[in-house]
Amino acid sequence: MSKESSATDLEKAAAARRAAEMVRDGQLVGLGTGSTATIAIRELGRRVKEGLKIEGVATSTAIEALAASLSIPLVNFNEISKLDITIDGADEIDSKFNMIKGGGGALIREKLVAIASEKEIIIVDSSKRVARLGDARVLPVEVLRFGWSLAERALTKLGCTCVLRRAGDQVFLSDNGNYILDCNFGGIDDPAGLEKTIKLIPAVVESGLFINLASTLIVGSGQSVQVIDRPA
Ligand code: A5P
Repeated sequence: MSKESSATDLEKAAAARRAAEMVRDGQLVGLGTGSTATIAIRELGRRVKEGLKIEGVATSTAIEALAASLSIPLVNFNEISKLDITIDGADEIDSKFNMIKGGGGALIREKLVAIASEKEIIIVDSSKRVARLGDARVLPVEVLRFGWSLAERALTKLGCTCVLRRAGDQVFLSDNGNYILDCNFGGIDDPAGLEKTIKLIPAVVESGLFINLASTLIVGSGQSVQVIDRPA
């Protein structure tokens, strides 16, 4: 492991552990997807073995399997109306707590769980905090297989270049059986406006722009961890 990647991993782990400490007995917990959320979920699994009583809602089939392996009881999202707390990662987060998510392909379930959560805790390493979304990373947009090229043309007209996500020599399929277009906007000045515009494109199922959904950001920063509430 390089020095740089181990520093990032330490930041992720520190943020993830701090978030897992915030979970209390009796809570219904949204379980995010990605490498940072996985650390938090493993920590929750450890606490469950020590007696913590929680139930979880998984945001992907991979996390469903992980939670089951850790004996974290899971409930069906359609059988609940709200969650107490969700712990999830992000690809980018700006100073207003707007985010890009979906690098791991789980954006739809992550967004639905975030919308239903009273508290959405976002855990990141320091590289994920950005001045402007989209400068350094692509925006994932989940699209129907039948109409993906129609969506691609409409997205391109908005000023981005799109790449159909692949997994090896196959087109990547989301847990929902859809394709993902990774859209390079080269900087997004109006994330809320862009989210609305993208959602009106036929064949788009969901965009990876998460607006007004994060309540608390926990960021690993060098040797320390910062816990920051969403600015009013
Ligand atoms: C999953 O679809 C994503 O939204 C992840 O939450 C995001 O990509 C962060 O993942 P890492 O914690 O692996 O960076």
